[in-house]
Amino acid sequence: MEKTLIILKPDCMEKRLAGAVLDRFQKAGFDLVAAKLMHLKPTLLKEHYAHIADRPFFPALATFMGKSPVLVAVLAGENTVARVRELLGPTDSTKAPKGTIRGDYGTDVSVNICHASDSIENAEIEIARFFAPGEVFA
Ligand code: IDP
Ligand code: MG
Repeated sequence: MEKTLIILKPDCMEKRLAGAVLDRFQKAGFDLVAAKLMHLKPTLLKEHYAHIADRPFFPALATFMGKSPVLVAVLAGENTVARVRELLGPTDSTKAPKGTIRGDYGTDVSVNICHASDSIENAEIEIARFFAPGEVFA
């Protein structure tokens, strides 16, 4: 049983696509084992996006991610980290193939519907960042 962290970003929530995106993951066989709404604050965003915090686009990204509540969740299943990222498609929504979540619903390289952990190691770190052990039902 492998777990990953997803965040349904403000564009996903504002477009009322949370159900549609979760449906894709559930239809692909993943179990929803934790979920909550959070309004992400600058300190948490800087920690979560530490790998890109020095990039010129980071301030705009932090403003976007903090502008309205997001749905933070944990998915569990087989080969979850890699398969969830495949379902998402590449970062840039304009280059993501149709049939992927970002290709179907995303706007551009920044406003791209959903975050998902990029490795098993990072998934464990990210799940612990957003959830207490007792909040994850797997
Ligand atoms: P990922 O979400 O596909 O893993 P990362 O490189 O980890 O992509 O970047 C995290 C987030 O930062 C992206 O999902 C996107 O919202 C934003 N981002 C990444 N690269 C750019 C860029 O070149 N310009 C603007 N925003 C970007
Ligand atoms: Mg990433």
